Amino acid sequence: MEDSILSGIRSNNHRIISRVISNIENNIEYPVDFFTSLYEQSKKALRIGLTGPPGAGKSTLTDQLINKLIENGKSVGVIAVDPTSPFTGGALLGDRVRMNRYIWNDDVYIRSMGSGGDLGGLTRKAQEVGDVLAASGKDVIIYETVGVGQGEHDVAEAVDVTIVILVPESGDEIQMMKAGLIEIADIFVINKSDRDGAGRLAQLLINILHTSSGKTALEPAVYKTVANKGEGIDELYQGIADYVEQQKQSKNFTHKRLAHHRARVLALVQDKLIREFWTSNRLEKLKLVTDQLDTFKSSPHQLAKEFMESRHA
Ligand SMILES: Nc1nc2c(ncn2[C@@H]2O[C@H](COP(=O)(O)OP(=O)(O)OP(=O)(O)O)[C@@H](O)[C@H]2O)c(=O)[nH]1
Ligand SMILES: [Mg+2]
Repeated sequence: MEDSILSGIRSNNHRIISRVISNIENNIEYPVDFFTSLYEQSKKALRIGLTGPPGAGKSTLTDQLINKLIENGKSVGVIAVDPTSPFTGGALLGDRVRMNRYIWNDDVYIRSMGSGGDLGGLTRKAQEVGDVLAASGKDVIIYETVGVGQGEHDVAEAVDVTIVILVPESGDEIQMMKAGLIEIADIFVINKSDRDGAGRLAQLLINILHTSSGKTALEPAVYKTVANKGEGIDELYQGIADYVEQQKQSKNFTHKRLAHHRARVLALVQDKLIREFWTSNRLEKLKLVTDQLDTFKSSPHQLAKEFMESRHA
């Protein structure tokens, strides 16, 4: 690996960092040594996930958190992951202003990532982008994702703290349970608390969390914010710090990271095996098998079995 790239990352050269991130997005593979060299430093950053329905105020809230972090002398990398967008390599439309605001600030790096039509690799890529930003010395990495399906669960797999953002219109208990956001949240935020129903939703959430969490489990805290006016941000910021401290004390922090570590190894091995297995030769053979036969006669299971048995031939 070219030393100039590694030292560029380590010295927080945003131009080089941008280029590396583009390469990761575009499936240009870095050798194992590359990530290994960054590993020691990349472990040090705290990774936070912010997720919630479209328009809940995730970006506005992220912006407020960036301000608080800078105020407290911390640097931050933000990765806005939008699994629904095929767009990659720059800013999502609404986030452009926010990104430009920090363009001359070495302590803030903001980047948007879309799926590029390749959903499967998004988690790995988002994690690797996080590694690169962490290796550049960023103290905190924030992942912002739209909670519309699988994306937020994937991101929960990559972070130390998951913050779920709801709005007063987020609906009733059943809808929230269905949305699957309850299980992944370490902290809840009810944003747009300037609107009717915020208090009621907060109470409803607290009740659900109280009945659904075990006696020993820590019940996620619920914060109310008005992100566009900066209200409730101090409390949230302190709440995140308290949560992290508590997790570290109880060793849950390490346990969670270990589980994520294991999952990453598993995913990398699977990825590698699949890529190695499907050589152009085998792909060609598979095509022959399925083209030549009257494929509808044999079940897919039968064809797969024959293919596996003949693969060394
Ligand atoms: N009334 C009110 N409006 C807010 C609040 N927070 C954010 N907004 C507004 O809500 C709109 C959406 O905010 P964003 O921060 O872009 O929301 P988002 O969740 O990042 O949206 P996507 O990334 O598109 O899913 C913007 O017009 C914000 O100014 C709030 O607390 N109260
Ligand atoms: Mg946003």
